[in-house]
Amino acid sequence: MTTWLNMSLQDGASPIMEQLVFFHDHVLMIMLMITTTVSYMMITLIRNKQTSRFMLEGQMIETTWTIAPAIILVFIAMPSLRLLYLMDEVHNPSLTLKAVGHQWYWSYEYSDFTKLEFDSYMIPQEEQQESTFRLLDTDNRIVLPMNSPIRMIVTAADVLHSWTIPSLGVKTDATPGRLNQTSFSISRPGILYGQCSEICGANHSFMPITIESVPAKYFINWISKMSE
Ligand SMILES: [Cu+2]
Repeated sequence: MTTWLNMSLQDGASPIMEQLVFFHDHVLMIMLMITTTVSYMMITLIRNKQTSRFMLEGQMIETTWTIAPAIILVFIAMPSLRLLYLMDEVHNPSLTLKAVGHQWYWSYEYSDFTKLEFDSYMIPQEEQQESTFRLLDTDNRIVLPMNSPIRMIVTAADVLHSWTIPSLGVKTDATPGRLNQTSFSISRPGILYGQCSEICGANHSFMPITIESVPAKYFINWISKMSE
């Protein structure tokens, strides 16, 4: 989850998010390169009188500063497209979880099991304990096995919502009458937090998402207890 003064991205909890963090840093380095060059050029322009009676054109420099940005853009576009298509792919999922957005809570259905569904409300401030995170913890957490490919099906019952877990690199619009699909695999045990990312009404900020990532055997125990 995000902590105080955490201004960059959260640590990746899935292979995709790790790649996204690398890509973010890569683009940031290119931006640093460009801003350095442009500021250097602007400062020299201000500090010097750039006049010459005989120099009317510079074919070479004009060709260079037209082609160089195009090449730089390719270096951003290629890894970006690679990630885009990687995230779109659903690789043989071992579990399907359906999230339905409501005003203002999420409800979940474990579609591979019978009658395994529950609502997930934010824990109100009055009922908080020492260990709960304000505005982020829910009364019913989603329990998911780590290291297994999971398919998410996201939809909404009333208005637009968006199911988001920053540390997994997942953000999917929840649209009434439409099923959206994403997939992820969680690479470590722990609790992952997220919030609705579509302005969906008065309590938009109060419908958080909490995932409990556990080893597969704990998940099997949980699922057998839940479906009794
Ligand atoms: Cu919402």
